[in-house]
Amino acid sequence: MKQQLEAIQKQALDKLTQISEIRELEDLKVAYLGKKGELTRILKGMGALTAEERPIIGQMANEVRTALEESIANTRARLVREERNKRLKDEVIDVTLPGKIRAIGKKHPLTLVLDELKDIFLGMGYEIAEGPEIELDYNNFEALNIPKNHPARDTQDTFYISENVVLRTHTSPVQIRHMQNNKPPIRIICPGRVYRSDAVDATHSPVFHQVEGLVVDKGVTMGDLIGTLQAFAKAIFGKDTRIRLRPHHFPFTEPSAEVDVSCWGCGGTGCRICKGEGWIEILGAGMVHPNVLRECNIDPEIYSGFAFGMGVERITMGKFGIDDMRLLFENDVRFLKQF
Ligand code: 2NL
Repeated sequence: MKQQLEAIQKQALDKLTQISEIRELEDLKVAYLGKKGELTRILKGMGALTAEERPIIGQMANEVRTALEESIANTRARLVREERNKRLKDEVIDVTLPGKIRAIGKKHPLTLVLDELKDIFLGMGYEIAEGPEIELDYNNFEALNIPKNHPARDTQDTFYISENVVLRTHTSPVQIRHMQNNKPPIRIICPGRVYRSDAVDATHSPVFHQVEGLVVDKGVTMGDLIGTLQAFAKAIFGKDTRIRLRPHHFPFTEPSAEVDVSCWGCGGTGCRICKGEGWIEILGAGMVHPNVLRECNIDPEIYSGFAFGMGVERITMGKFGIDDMRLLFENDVRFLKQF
């Protein structure tokens, strides 16, 4: 029996050195120390021993059990250690590798200028009004004193969706809607995208952006218009900027004017940018035509108003020295990231 115990111990310890998984270890523990295990099987045979042999074999069996339990515990610790070392090796992270560079993006130059235009007029107490890009012929033309067959329709190169529906050719219809739904005093700007069936070149695009302004109240005069445009020109092009008005004609304003600013390149002496003129045209403006006020249920005997309109692309190109409008719509990142 003593030899059997010694054999079991030796065999179990040998096997433990071969084990490489926790599951195998559990099986081995059951096979030797479990209820139906090797050691238990031996102990069951102790009844055949003499009274002198029994305590000796009993003690020996306990020693074997203790030795096996200790070895199993050590093996378990070894397996856990090996497992952790393997994981650490597999999951190694090189913290010195360069990180992923994420492009943050930039505002489009048109957006930069639109934001600036809005800020200037918000600072003067204007509200921002917006409206649909697909408009009724009535809001885009009729209500603005441009009846069917009026020659001004030819110059607008309108995209027609149907006989009575167009892509808006200016943001004026937003102002028509606003006047019809609000009472004076009115002080709004209408920024937005507009459409004209123009061929693409360095200064034209069938899709472009406008900001129009409208003020309607009792006693609004041409002097208010000029003062407003002067303040605006200084805010956007610098404090030394001057403006001049040249008589013009729009169906929706009377009187009407085209507005020039002193050249941002030379200050007025003449250069390549202003083609030697000293002045650059940036705006159209005038006093709202009485027919337009009447069409919006505003009595022109009581109220008067001024309005103006400008092209955002033109101003953007001027401010940033961009010489081709197509650059604003091609969205080449090499161009856009400069602003
Ligand atoms: C230009 C000219 C202008 C207006 C737009 C306007 C709107 C209403 C009534 C009267 Cl609802 N006028 N808008 C007036 C004068 C000029 O724009 O050359 N824009 C680029």
